[in-house]
Amino acid sequence: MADDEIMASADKFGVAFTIGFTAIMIALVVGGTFEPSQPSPVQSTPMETYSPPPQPIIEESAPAQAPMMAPSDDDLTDTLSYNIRGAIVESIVGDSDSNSVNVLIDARLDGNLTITISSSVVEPFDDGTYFVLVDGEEIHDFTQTGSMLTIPFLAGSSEITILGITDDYVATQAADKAAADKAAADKAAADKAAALPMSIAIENAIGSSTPGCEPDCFIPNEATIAVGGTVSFVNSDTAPHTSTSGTPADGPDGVWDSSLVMPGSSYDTTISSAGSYDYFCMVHPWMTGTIIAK
Ligand SMILES: [Cu+2]
Repeated sequence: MADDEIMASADKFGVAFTIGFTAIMIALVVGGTFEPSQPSPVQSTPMETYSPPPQPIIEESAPAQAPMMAPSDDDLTDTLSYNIRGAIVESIVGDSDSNSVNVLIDARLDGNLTITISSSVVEPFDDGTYFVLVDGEEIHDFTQTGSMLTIPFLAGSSEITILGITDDYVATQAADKAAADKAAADKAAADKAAALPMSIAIENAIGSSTPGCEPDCFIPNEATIAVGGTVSFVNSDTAPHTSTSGTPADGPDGVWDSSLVMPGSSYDTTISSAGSYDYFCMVHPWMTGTIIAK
C-alpha cells in the first residue's frame, strides 16, 4: 500500500476529494516523516480542489494596521495619530469642503477611538470643540482633551465623523439665535401680558383737593389690570375724594362710583370686562384717571 494506490483509487473514482491535510497525514503515517508546517510537497497529483483558504485573523483588540482602502487625496490614515479598541480602522478620510474627518471602522465589540485632530485638518468650533457623529447620530459622551478626542462606539458601528465649524453651522447658529431671541421676546411679552396684576392700588395725590396735581392726581394716573381684577382706590390725602367712572364732561357712566372716601379709607371695585375705563373725582373734577383691563 502506498500513495500510488490511494491516488489511483482517487483517480479511479474521479473524485477530487482529497484535501491537503489528509494527504499530509497519510504521508506522515506512511513515510514516518514529520513536516509540521506546509500542506504540500507530497502533492504531485491532481489536487487542485484544495486551496488552503486564507484566514485573515482579526484581532479585535489589536491596534489598527495599515489602511485597507485605496488612498485618496484626503487619506489621513497614516497622518493622524490614533488608537482604537474593539475595532479596526479601515480608513480615515478628511473632507476639507465639509471641514470633517470620516473614520471608517469595523467594530466587532464596543470600544473607543482615541484620535488627535489638528485644527489644520478640522477647524474646531469657536470654543475649540468638535461635533462627533457615530453612524450619523450625534453623540455627546465623547471626551476631548485639547485636540485629542476619545470617542466611544458600539459593536457594529461603521463610521465615526468628526465635524468642525462650518459656514452652514455659523448661518444656522445665527438663524437659531435670531429665532431664539424672537421666541424669548415673544415669551417675555406673553409673560408680561399673562402677568397682569389681579389687584392694584391707586392713591389720591397729596394735596389733590386743589388744582395743580394734573395729570397725576390719581397715582398712577393710568393703570392696567387683568380682567376680573380688583382696583383699590386708597385715599391717603387729607381731603375726601371719590372715584367715579365716567368723565367730568359727560358725568358718571355708572360702572362704579365710590361716593365720598374719607382720608385713610379706601374703596374697591372689580373690573369684570376688558376695556378702557375713564374715571374722575366728583368733588375735584381736575382729578382724572384711566383703568385698562385686559
Ligand atoms: Cu377729589
